[in-house]
Amino acid sequence: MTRCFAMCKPGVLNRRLVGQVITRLESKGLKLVALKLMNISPELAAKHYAEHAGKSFYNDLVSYITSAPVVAMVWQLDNEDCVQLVRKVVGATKPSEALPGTIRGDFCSHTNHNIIHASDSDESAEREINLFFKPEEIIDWKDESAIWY
Ligand code: 3AN
Repeated sequence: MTRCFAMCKPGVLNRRLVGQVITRLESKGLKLVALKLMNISPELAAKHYAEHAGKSFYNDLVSYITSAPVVAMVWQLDNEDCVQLVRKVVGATKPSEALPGTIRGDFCSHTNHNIIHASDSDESAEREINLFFKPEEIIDWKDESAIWY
C-alpha cells in the first residue's frame, strides 16, 4: 500500500473546481482516505515548502498558499504506484508543459498558481501527510471495488 499527499491550492474553492479535481483522482481508481478544508499557517507553509527556501519564488509561494483556504487530501493505492499515479493525473509543474487531460493541463495557466500540490516521492508523501494530518484523521476504508480498477 502507498499513499500520496495532495492539496487543492487557494483559488480552487473560489473557482468551484474542488469537485472536478477530486473526480479526476477518483476516476483513476485512487482511494481517498483523508480530506480537510483548512487554512495554512505561515509556520506550516514554511515546513511544507522547506526545500524551496531561498528560491526566487519562495516568498510568493508562501504568501499565496497562506492567502485562502486549501483542501488537503491523502490518496491511497494498494500497490506501490500511488505517488506516480497521482502526479500523472496532476500533470507537469509548468502549465505550459502539462498535457491536456491532466489537472494542471486543463485548469491553470501560471506555474505559481498551478492549482494542486502533490507529493513527489514516497518519502515526501510520508512527511507531508504527517505535517497535515493526525493518524486518526486518515481512514483506510474497505474498498470492495478496487479489483475493478
Ligand atoms: P511540483 O508542485 O510539481 O512538485 P515543485 O515542488 O518544484 O513542483 O514546486 C512547488 C511549487 O512551487 C509548484 N507547485 C509551484 O506552485 C511553485 N513553483 C515551482 N517552480 C516555480 C517557478 N519557476 N516559478 C514560480 N513558482 C514555481
